[in-house]
Amino acid sequence: MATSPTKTDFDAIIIGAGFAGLYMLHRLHQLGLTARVFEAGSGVGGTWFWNRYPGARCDVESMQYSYSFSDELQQEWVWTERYPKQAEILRYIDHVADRFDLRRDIQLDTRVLAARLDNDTWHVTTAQGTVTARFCIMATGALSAARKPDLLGLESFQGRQYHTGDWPHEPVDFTGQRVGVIGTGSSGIQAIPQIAAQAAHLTVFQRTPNFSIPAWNEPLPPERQAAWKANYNEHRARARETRSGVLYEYSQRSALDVTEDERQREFTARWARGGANFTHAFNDLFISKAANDHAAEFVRGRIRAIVQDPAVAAKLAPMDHPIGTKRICVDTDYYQTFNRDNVTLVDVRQTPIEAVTPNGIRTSEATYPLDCIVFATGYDAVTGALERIDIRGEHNLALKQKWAAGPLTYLGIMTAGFPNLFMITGPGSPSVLTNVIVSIEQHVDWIATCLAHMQSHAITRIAADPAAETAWGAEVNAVAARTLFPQAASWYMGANIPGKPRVFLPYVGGFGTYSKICEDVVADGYRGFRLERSS
Ligand code: NA7
Repeated sequence: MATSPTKTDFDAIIIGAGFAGLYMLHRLHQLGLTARVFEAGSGVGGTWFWNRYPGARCDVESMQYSYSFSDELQQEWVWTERYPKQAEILRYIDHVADRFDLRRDIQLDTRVLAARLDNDTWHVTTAQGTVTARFCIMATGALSAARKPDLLGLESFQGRQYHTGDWPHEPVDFTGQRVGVIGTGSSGIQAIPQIAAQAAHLTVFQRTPNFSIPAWNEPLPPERQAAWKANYNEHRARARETRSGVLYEYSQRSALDVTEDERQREFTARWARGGANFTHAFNDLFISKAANDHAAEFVRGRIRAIVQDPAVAAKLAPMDHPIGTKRICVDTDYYQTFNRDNVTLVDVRQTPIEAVTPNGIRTSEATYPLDCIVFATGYDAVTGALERIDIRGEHNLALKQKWAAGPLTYLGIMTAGFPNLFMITGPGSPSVLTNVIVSIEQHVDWIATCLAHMQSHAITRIAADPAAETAWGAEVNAVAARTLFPQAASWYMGANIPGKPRVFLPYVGGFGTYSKICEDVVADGYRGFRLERSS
């Protein structure tokens, strides 16, 4: 039995004012609940507030990477390009904050340090003090805890250092500079061509080559946008039934059931259309290594065709993981950039970085003099932002301690022992494998429905049942084991963080399947959750 609710400062505290936090706040307003959003940044936007590096752009197309909850909003907003760039997404989020009158409940420049459960009340602590709420909602993002590697001598470097995920607000001018970029994930692959065009010299330090598909970004013609808007809700509904929440062309054919000519035709056509749609060319690319090999070899062939120096092309061609098992990249002129005279590629697996010196980077083979270092080294993904806050549930149990061997959640929405604490796109949900706005809307709607149910039934406490959580964890692992994903040392597996447990973090069973499971749980009276009235 839950204890009697004591008076709290707010009904709910939301941590984070990105896409998730803003929509959650809007739903709480609709429910008539009081809320406060704490946001570490000096503006709203989350990841799109911080990621201002050159070339920063979403790899989901503009017409799909946006909220669907308001038809007026989706009809009135005008996107200018096939893929939205960071500044345009940030303008959109700022517009949403104003249009839905959200700013009055958002406290900026406020990093949450701790959240502690005491007597069925959440005590949330920031540098400015502690406030209380009945519910604590983590809208902290799956890719928000930026991470620099511990390189020997880093503090001695006398030039400028940047991280793509924490970029200065004022433009950075690389003209005349010798720049080093460490990291060739999505961020590095977007930034490298732009930096190369400006810098005197660019040295790219690559640990793992990635597969990248051309974006073929272009202006979005008004007539194409109008045609999409004419059927917007229908497009959204269809997207929600797919695996990734994106309307790709999902093939129903196996790559192994067609001739080599047919495979080449399909891959060539998809390469020409651009984007992550490529990885859906056949229906078994994520489950059959033999099928995947065909797609991977096609891309390696394109790399060899684009990159003039065969030795550089060989270094850029990924050999150690199936295509798509590390997040597929979408680029503009990435491979072409290595044909420039002012670009050098260093393979740090062959010649590891030994130290950062005051004037550059020393590998086992050479020293590279640098004026700036750009870290495109990614994030402590999915769990990092949650674990950086000292979250304590029942019996003072620390979330970080509970998750020491890997995160345990029920549906990625709650974790047992932490009642009334919700996660939006938490570990064990499809999150980073999807169009994250689709996943965010689904989680926020689920949480809002749950809170409304609690209100109308005088329920004051909801908690994940440990047995349901264990079963869900087993399901997340079992589904992942049926795919090729665990074959890559990816951030999906926690492999980019030394010492992080190697478990597959998101649910790979598909967004459509997952959202149906969440609906069924509700229809079954919140199966797997314990709901209690106060005593
Ligand atoms: P990613 O995808 O995690 O990429 C980080 C890159 O940095 C990747 O190539 C890493 O190599 C490399 N890295 C990390 N640590 C080191 C060290 N110590 N030495 C050399 N290289 C290193 O992050 P992004 O920001 O590019 O993208 C994150 C997501 O944001 C993206 O997938 C989209 O969803 C949006 P590794 O592969 O680990 O060997």
